[in-house]
Amino acid sequence: MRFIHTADWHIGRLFHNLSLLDDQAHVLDQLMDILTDTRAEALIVAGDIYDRAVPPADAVRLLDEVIARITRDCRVPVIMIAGNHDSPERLGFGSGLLAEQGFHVRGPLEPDRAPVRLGDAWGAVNFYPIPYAEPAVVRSRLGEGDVHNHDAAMAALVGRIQGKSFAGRNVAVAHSFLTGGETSDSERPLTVGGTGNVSIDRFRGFDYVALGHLHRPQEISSGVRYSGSLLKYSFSEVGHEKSVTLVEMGAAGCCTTELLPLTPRRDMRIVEGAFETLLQGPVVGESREDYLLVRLSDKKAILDPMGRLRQVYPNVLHLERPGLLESGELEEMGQQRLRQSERQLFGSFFEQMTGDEPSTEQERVFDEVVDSLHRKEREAVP
Ligand SMILES: [Mn+2]
Repeated sequence: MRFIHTADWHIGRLFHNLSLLDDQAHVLDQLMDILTDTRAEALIVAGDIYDRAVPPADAVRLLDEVIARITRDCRVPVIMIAGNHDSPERLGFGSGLLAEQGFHVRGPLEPDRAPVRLGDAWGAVNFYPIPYAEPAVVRSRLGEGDVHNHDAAMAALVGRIQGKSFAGRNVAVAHSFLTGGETSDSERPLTVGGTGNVSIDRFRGFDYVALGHLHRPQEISSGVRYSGSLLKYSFSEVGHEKSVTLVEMGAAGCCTTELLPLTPRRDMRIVEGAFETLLQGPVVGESREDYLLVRLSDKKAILDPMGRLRQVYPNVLHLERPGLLESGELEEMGQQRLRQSERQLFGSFFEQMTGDEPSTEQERVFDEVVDSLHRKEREAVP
């Protein structure tokens, strides 16, 4: 069995207020070529299909087109789950009907639904799609009272899968943060306060685990992989090489993998240097169309630096002026603040207002409120 594993498409994402839809359509075209060229027998998309619970209309149109072309024209079945950015109900619309057409999408958690079973020369391969679900949702759907974090939630879900007739070759598809994984700036944390971590032990017994959530392609252990996102979605990812993962599963379930690179319409880069030097344009081999973060080393004031840089590099999206600040401390502080979690931000605000740190109880209440707001945003109320 030969299949392609991808995740974190985030269709409809805005980057510094710019729509990335054309960039996404560009790499999705490449994905379709890859499916044909590799004669793939299935496509796995491990969550965060859309960037938002209520995606813009043109994002829905693009996904609709892509899925139709893959299932109808390429004749490749698609196995897709909701991630933490997706609204489970909206993504899962029509899933019972669409399965007959080879589009197996799982939005809301349905713990006892049969796996997607595909066959090759050696028999059947069972794909178990496990859509992203908060612990509270798992608790209520499974009636398991003591599921209070993501690790326990996954243990319960996998226990349910493996408790029954679990034999042959098996693939899990999940959207989780596995302990040991490497994060980047464009992943929304799965919990407020808690860690959201899931132990790799939860996935023992599967021949391959197709993961989504972390945006850098990476292997957690043999056969347990993140495919990474479709595109770079933050400047912290400039060093990533985005790809899809080609998985070849043998007769006994052993898997070999190969990363097939995706070439973006425009790359994302950080450019540093003096203003006048940068105005001379890119060096050979660099595109002036790329999405840029420009870091100017100049110490003096410059009139309209963004406007003038954009005459050379039309897609400068962010400008930093570390040279302007005497020590760079201010800039550093701002950057640090951007990286703070909601709870840390609340903590410093609380301290400024009252002179005291919030108590554990107050932090817990704060986490609950923020968690319930996030849940409401995804419409995934247990
Ligand atoms: Mn994601």
